[in-house]
Amino acid sequence: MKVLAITGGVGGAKLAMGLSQVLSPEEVVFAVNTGDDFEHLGLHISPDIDSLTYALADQNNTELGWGRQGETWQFIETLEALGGESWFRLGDKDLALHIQRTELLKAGANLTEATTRISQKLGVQHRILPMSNDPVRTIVHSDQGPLAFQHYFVRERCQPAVSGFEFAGINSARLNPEIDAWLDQCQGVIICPSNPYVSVDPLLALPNFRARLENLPVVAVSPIVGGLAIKGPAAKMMAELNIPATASAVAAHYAGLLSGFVMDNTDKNEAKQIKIQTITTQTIMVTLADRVSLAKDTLGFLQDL
Ligand code: FO1
Repeated sequence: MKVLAITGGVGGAKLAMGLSQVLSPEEVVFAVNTGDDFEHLGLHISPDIDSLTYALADQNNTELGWGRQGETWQFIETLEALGGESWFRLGDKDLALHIQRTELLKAGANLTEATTRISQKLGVQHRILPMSNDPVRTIVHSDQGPLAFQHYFVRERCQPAVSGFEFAGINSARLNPEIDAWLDQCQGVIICPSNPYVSVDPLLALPNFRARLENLPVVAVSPIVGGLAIKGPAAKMMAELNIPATASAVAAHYAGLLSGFVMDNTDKNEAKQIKIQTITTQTIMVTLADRVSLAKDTLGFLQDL
């Protein structure tokens, strides 16, 4: 079965990793949020592409949850000592990746080409496709005013209360033509357990993207388990937006788009509230076996729809 998997940061990358173990590069392609991207210290940083690249290369830093394995921090510590901007921790190895991406972009490559070049060098065979080659920047509206996403997420540690989101540049951004072409041949779509508001919505907001999904079965895996986000600020954001932090609210958020929904066994009692076909399984992924198992369950469900 040929599948498009939509993914954002760390949570989504775990299922993506599982999918990459059960589907070949001819069977699954990853469409990645770039709303988190920003220009920092003269470099183009693409955090969600980085998380997926490191996960598929088996190089992710499991202690931090982001960045590269076996990292050292001489660059950022030296920059800090010199009075430079150091709130966004760029590890020494990670820094090399951002420099290489920035150089490739400066030499005329688009973000897809730069991503492919770098991921292949790290031994990744699956295609990692940025949602668009055009810049889209998520702005978080908050009680501290509008904040660029990384300023909200890393610098302010998700503390400001959110009131809404804006995806600057979205109206003139074109869906990555390679994602568009893949949609012509794939048979289903999986929305990985990423934050619905800031990881998945930027893709869904791209002109024509939602319409392209209309004739395909789409399954989403809930990032909310037992009222908590497995990773990141999704549950906190929902509370601040006056939305119950529940798996069924996630299903409702994607209303009209989904053919099926996957949630954790913990949330079984919510199944009645969900109008579309739903399965419950273990969605918390600690080990590689957990990632593979959820990938298999989700694919089996998608195939049966
Ligand atoms: N997340 C942090 O919480 N602190 C950091 O200093 C940090 C640095 C960083 C550097 C490169 C990169 O690709 C990601 C980095 N992240 C960091 C993670 C990242 O910004 C977020 O996890 C995502 O944007 C949310 O999906």
